[in-house]
Amino acid sequence: MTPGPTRIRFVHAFSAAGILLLLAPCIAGAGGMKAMAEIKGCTDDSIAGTATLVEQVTPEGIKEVTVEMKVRGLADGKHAVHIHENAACVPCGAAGGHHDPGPFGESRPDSAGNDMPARDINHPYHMGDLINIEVKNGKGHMKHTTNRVTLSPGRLTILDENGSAFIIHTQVDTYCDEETDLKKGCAGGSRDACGIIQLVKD
Ligand SMILES: [Cu+2]
Repeated sequence: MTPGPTRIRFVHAFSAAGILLLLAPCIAGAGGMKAMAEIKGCTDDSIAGTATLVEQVTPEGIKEVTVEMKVRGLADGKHAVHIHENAACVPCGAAGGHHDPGPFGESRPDSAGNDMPARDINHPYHMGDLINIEVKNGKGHMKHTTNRVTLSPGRLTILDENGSAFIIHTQVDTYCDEETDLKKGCAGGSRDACGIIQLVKD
C-alpha cells in the first residue's frame, strides 16, 4: 500500500510534534527558573493578586526575566512597580529601597523632600525598576521582560541573601531621571501593595 496524501500529512505532523518534544528539555534547560509572589495590600485587604517570574537565556547567553503581574483592587490608572531590596512586607516599608546591587546604588528616589531632590543617581535605572502596572475597572495587568535582574545566582540576582519583594505604589512612576526631576513622589510615592518573591521549585 502506498501512502496517500493523508498519511503523508500525518507523518509530517507527527515529525513536527516529535521535534518539539525533543526540543522542550533544551528550552527548559536554557534557564527556565521560576518564581512567584502573592501580592497583598499594605493596608487595604481588598488589594490582592499574583506575579510570576520566569528566567530564560537568550541565544547570546543573556539572562532575561519576564514578570507578569495581575492585581485587583488598585485604583484605576498607572502605578509604579519595582523590585525592592528585602523579602519583607510587614510593614510595606520593610521591603526597603529599590533592588540595586550595582556599585553606584543609591536606592531611595523617595528620599526627596518637598523642596529638595533625592540624592539618587540611578533611578529609573535601578536593577529592580520595572514598568508601571495599568489598572482598568479595578483590574491591573503588567507584563515586562528585563535583563537587569536574574533569578539564578549572580550579582544581579533578586533571590540574594535577604531576598526581594515587589512594591506597587499609589502613584505612577514618571521615570524621573535627571536630578531636577527627582521630586517627592516621582517614583510612585507611598506603597499600596507588596509581595515577597519566592522561588518555585519543580
Ligand atoms: Cu518602589
